[in-house]
Amino acid sequence: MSAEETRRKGLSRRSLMTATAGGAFLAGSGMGSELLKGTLVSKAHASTPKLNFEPGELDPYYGFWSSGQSGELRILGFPSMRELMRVPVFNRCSATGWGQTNESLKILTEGLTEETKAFLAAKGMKTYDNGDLHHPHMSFTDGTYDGRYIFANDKANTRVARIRCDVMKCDRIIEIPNAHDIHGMRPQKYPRTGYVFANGEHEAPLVNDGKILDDPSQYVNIFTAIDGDEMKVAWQVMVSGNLDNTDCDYQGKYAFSSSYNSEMGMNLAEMTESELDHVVVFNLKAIEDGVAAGDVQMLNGVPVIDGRKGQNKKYTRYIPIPNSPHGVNAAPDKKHIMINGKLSPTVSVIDVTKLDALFDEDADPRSCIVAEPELGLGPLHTAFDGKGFAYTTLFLDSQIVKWDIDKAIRAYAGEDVDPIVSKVDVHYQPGHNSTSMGETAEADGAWLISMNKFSKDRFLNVGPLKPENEQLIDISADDMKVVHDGPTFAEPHDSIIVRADIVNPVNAWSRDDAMFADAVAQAKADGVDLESDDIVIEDGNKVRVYMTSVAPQFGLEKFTVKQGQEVTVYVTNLDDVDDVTHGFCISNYGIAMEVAPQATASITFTADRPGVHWFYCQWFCHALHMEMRGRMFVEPRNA
Ligand code: CUK
Ligand code: CUA
Repeated sequence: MSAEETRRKGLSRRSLMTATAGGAFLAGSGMGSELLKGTLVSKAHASTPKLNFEPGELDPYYGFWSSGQSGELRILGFPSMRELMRVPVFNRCSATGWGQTNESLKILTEGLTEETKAFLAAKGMKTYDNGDLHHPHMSFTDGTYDGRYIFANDKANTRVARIRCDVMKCDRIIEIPNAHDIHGMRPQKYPRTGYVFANGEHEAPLVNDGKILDDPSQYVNIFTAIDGDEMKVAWQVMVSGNLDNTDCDYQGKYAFSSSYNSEMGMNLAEMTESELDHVVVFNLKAIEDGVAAGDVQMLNGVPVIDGRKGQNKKYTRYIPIPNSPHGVNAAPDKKHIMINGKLSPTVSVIDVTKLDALFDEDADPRSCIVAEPELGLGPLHTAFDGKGFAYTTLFLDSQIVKWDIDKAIRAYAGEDVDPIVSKVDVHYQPGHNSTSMGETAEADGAWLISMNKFSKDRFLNVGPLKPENEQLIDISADDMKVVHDGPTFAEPHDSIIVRADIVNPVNAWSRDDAMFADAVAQAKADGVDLESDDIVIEDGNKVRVYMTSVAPQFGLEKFTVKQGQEVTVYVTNLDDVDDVTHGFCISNYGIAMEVAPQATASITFTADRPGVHWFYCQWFCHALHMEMRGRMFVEPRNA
């Protein structure tokens, strides 16, 4: 059965339920129906939607999960919540050698600014060891996921990364100059990605060289548009207030960033002082025209537009929003943008069709707000089902609230209707939530995941540091039902749930992949055929060791180098059978890497420890995997 068929089957089972047992409890309301719910809800949810997967049965969705301060991207089968893979991005990885191999070091270093490279070099480092990955989002074409890339931010060290969905490896990381601490990040939805929008969260002097220190009046924040194809900064906008989360419309005209610190405060009391903060609306066409016309200052090679309050209103407008807004979420109706109030119990709903008037006619900025329902305490993020309902996390109430967008708009216009449909308790303190395909025009309303910051007593106690708790919620009926708890390690913030038919990874690398193009070029220069030669080339103080691997053997059973030489080992995995990955580990040398089918991987080190050193395959590949090993002889310098 294809993923698409599995999904359809799940949906049709659900409609069957609604027509029978579900219908009865949907009709009921108030205290009298509580008893009825107790019996009928459990019966209904026993059959829908499909949650139990037989061994070997595939999930209908991929989940792409952030990992916060762990710095990696995680891939889950969804809704079974089976963790499938961890993709190292900003972190180091002992299994794959990410951060050690020449291929990964190139990606981790080439996008850093010269100033950062010098700063790290002084500490003996090539790149940062840590990262804080909050927001993974897939590239779009025409308002829905296109399966090309996942983009992700690094709040810790001001970077944006791109992960290729064909091989599920990070292929580019860039540091964003002029900005500080990239937080909110979203790809353009229409016509395609296109731009990746990235918010600098923390205020600093625009030229941050130490000449200005404790003078916040001279601090700014920077909004960045990255060209997602080239992974280069296209332009930046200087704004007033800080920038938190961001999203963009389905017309390709506007992007939106929330600001919890419009006060430009430097401590908690100052940051939360005013009752109203704002969302900044960026007029993409006007900014592009301004950049083309040269209405910019060039800073670190990037054109920067002045979009601060009181400057030229054609680039940005500031919409007042009650208190310290956080999440920004575009609804799949292609018309509404939700700004989540955080300290305000409200979500402010922007109608994007009213934005032209803000820029063309200088209309009242609040005239684009068409609803502001009061939902509960601590609204942080909103997800959608594509059926006119929104689902907002209430951090302080530890609940998800389901509400009717149309009713919220009518209530704001004065009609006596209650937009709240239902609430469900989650455990505990939810941040983001995500629905299946929910941030695209193809939101399908099957599932919601609530990403809760605290698990407290929900799992066996593992000491003072507890896992987070992610709860799977069936949203196929008006009443939401928590059907699964899933503990996670530090600390996924956000996730996306993507229909499986959209994602099509390969099983083996292509021999002409750009990932190891440098190794191919070096082999060519050395007259070596990577796919057949096992050879050691000495080049002054440098040694290049080329070897193939076919389970369960390396092409070389031994090689000799001199103490102090700079050694590069290139391993080419000639196996092209599914899942026959080899590894290359030199014991007591701190060297390890993954070599997947048909890949070449390389690693460079100084042979400063004399003696016999075994190298072995550290990826279980064969009945004789233990025997897949060889010796590196390091001749002592004085011998
Ligand atoms: S933020 Cu973490 S809960 Cu970084 Cu998307 Cu709202
Ligand atoms: Cu090759 Cu284990």
